[in-house]
Amino acid sequence: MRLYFDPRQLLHAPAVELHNGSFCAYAETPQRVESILRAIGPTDLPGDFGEGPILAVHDSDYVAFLKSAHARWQQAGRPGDAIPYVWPVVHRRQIALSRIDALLGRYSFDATTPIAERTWDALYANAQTAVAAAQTVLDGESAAFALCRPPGHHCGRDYYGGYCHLNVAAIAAQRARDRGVERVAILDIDYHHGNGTQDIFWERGDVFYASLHADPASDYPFYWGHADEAGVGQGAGANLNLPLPQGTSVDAFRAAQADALESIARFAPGLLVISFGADTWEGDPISHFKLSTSDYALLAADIAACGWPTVIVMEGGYAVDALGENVAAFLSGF
Ligand code: OKP
Ligand code: ZN
Repeated sequence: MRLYFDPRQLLHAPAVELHNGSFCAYAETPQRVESILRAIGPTDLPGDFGEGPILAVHDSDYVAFLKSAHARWQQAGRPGDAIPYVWPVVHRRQIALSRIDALLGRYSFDATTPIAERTWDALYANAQTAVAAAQTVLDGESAAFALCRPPGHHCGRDYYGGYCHLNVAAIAAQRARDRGVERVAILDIDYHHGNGTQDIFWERGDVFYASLHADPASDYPFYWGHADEAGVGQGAGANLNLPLPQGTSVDAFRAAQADALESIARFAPGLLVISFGADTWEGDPISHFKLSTSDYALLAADIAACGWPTVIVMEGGYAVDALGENVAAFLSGF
């Protein structure tokens, strides 16, 4: 299987995050990548596909904001990473927003996702990694892995949050659409619901989104991910949420995944994108499922047996020492 990664993705390195009321070490650390690289071996650099694939998913004003946010933060005299503290939720007038704090609140939905000095360079490379894996599968490989970092499934067309700024799975899926694949499915098996991916394709019937995740009644991102969210308009019926309780282990997870695969099979995709998070592992520090390392090979084999050309995009997984083995186990199933 072809594996893609660009070392510039490590340039996004926020120092701290706001976690349960205090600042702690950032969980989505560059060391996650080092663990994965140790376990999967050498990777290929992606080519440079330009900004086109990014702008096919994200609004241009949002991309312009991401590029300039940290410089504006510095111009305002601020130290460290850019972090929002105000949001236009109530009576959201958005006239001539220019103050960096106003912009941060306009384009984010949480305060856990800093923008650091080199964040844009990392995000650009991250998107290229996703496109390279998609392109390899479009060119005829049965599967490819994009070692994306930071993750992407929490960010939407014009908003970031949940450690995510560019939606790499959506960028891969849209690339396939733009290269002639009529129906693309996304299977999201990260511990958290991929609210951004759901939002991006909410009104579209050409991209099916199916997600297994911790019930939003108990877990982040709280405001999305319930079972009755099915899409609207052209997208009605093309969104499937399968929330699972904390403590879920492989039997229930595998059964839910089989349900998702059955729905995807009815949709008959020409290509599958997997948003793969290893934060479903039993030892993950911020999550509460009970999958073991060997379970990932089983789950992957169930997906591979469906026979769809498959792009695997890395999302979460925060038990850094075990992360590499968990990813390698998943890839071995293909
Ligand atoms: C990103 B991905 C804060 C806990 C929640 C955001 C979690 C983002 C997970 N106390 N922080 O889905 O793995
Ligand atoms: Zn997650």
